[in-house]
Amino acid sequence: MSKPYGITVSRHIMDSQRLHPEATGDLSGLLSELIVAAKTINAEVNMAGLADVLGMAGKTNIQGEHVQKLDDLANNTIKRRMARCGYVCVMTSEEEADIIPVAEGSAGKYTLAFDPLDGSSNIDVNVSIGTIFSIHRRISANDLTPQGDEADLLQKGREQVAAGYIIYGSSTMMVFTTGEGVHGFTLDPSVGEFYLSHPDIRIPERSRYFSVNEGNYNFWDNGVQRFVDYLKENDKETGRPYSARYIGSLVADFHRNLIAGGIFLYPRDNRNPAKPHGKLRLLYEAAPLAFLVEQAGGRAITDEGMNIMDIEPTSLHQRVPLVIGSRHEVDLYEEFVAGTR
Ligand code: P6P
Repeated sequence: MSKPYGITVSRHIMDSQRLHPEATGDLSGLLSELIVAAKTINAEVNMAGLADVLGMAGKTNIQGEHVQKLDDLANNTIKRRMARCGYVCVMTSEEEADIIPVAEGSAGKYTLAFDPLDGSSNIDVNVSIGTIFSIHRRISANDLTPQGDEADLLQKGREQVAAGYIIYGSSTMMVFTTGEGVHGFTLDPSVGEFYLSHPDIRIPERSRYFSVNEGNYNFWDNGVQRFVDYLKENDKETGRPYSARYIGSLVADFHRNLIAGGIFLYPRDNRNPAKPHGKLRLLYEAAPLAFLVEQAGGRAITDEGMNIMDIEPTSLHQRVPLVIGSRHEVDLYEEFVAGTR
């Protein structure tokens, strides 16, 4: 389909809204504002090699990680735009220790949790990175206190209204769900528009790829070790050995598995006592990707087999072990961690 007739992401959002006569248009508005922020970040990421935005910003975030300049820029771009859009009542970001209030008089009915630039350690080596977002409906009374609070953010993944990511890679794509399937849009930089390029994405039921940082192998629980050992054994009948694919950028690894099939694991390990629950965060990494993968026909569980979407969050930046991807491989993993294999 040529450009003039391509379905833009804005048209897709409005078409979806038309299917819900009760809709006020606030979610459409929120997503549209996020898209503007994504285009702004994309412009900076694409110029990173040329402009002075590479390297460290000279500080560390709540996670104790060095903040890259682009991290800061992406965080501020989303925070400042969404604080004034009128659709959000409170936010949380990987880059901010506390909740982020919205501008006076701008509180709306949704909450926003986001990782402004995931995979930032890959920025300087030109590997794909991404923005991840998760949207819930506010649950706190909003008559007297227009601003939302932490309780509005600490909701189960199952309660998400929308979730998605923007991947800044060989092309820039936006992939998201509002609970009616997963749809991918590719940015045409010459027009500045996202066009529908991947309608109704379905993750392959089974795959040949596994994605994990095997450098942590000796620090994993035995069930995880046995599962990865199994994937690497030579057995043609069961399609083994699987192929290893690991970029070290969650959005890039997840996106490849969503399109081509695969299982991604970031299990807990006893390598870093400060991170007993693995490295990835629940609210703005595991839960939004879990919503996406379930909508695309896949599964997302913890390394002990609990559904990510059913976890009751207890803190903004809590970490959770993550096993996510093609249904067959996640089911297989469960057998190892349950000890039935
Ligand atoms: P490791 C990037 O820093 C990140 O948070 C995710 O994007 C990625 O999946 C993970 O960490 C990689 O971690 O320990 O394998 O380098």
